[in-house]
Amino acid sequence: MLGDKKIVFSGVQPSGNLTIGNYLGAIKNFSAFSDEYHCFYCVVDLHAITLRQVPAELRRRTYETLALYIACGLDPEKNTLFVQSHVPAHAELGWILDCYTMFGELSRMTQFKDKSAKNASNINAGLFTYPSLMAADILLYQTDLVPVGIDQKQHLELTRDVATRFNGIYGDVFTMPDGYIPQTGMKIMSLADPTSKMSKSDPNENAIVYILDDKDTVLRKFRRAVTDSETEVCRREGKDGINNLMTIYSCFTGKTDEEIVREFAGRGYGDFKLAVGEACADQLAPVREEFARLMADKAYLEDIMKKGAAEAASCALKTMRKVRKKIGFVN
Ligand code: AQP
Repeated sequence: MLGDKKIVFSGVQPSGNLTIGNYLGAIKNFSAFSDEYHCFYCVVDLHAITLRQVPAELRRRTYETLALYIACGLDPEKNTLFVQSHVPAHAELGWILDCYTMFGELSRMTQFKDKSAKNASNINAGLFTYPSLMAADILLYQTDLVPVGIDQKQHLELTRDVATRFNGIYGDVFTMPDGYIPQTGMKIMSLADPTSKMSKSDPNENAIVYILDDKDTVLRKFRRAVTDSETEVCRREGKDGINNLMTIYSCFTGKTDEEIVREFAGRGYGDFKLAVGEACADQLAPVREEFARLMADKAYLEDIMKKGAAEAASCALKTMRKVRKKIGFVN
């Protein structure tokens, strides 16, 4: 707790252009917590290097991710916005928690299995220990609530297990965090293969709608989205493509499944895909405009990074003092 407010922490990797999956599963929901909680929203660049990054692109995307946070409605005056590598306590606590996380636990992480299958030539130790760094990110701020998409649920459960183990040995050092997973939009699927998650690192650009895609591109991508050989817009097992489009449409318009079925009764997939594309492009248009304005003012973004890192570091220091003392490190 900071003052009398509870703590929210979440982060996004600057590992690619952000997708509507990142937006609907995570970023769109962040600003709802800003009044009631003290919120730390981080650009998790240390996590991004678990896959090989081009240095100039990583640097540019770090600015872009911060600019997108603000463009998506996060007020830097109300939220602590910062870059993970600017607060060295993340790496320090990450190492410490590595020593309290079991090999067997990390071996069961599905993200590790998926990412190592996709990156067979670079299965580095960081990819394997990614979840203990994520546990450090969360526990460092004595976080109460972590808004994330459902793909992060397993990592969150591991965070709780590690915190329980650590607290069991040393007393109540860490607050036990809960996840906040949105009911609609928790897992946006690929447009090319609706049985797998939409991911920013997917090499197939047609599978992904980026937050910053222009309207024509958004409409084209939805027009090409894989569906099925039927014509009826409704949610049913086996209609993965249509189910995914209904979820996206619902997230952007607030309409329920019943309303969507009624709206497109007898109209076919073409009309539906166009409506999904328009709803998405129209809602993201102000985000795109604000993003362009912010990216033209690097000095402003750097000020926010600096201020955010100082706020985060001061909060992290309190936890680190406690952790170091409990473990037995000489002060
Ligand atoms: N498809 C998705 N649907 C809903 N939520 C999603 N998130 C990611 N993809 C979807 C949520 O976005 C937040 C930030 O994710 P991340 O950048 O930390 O890493 P990730 O989960 O691994 O996301 P990507 O897009 O798949 O990135 P790459 O391709 O780099 O691995 C998280 O809250 C996540 O749940």
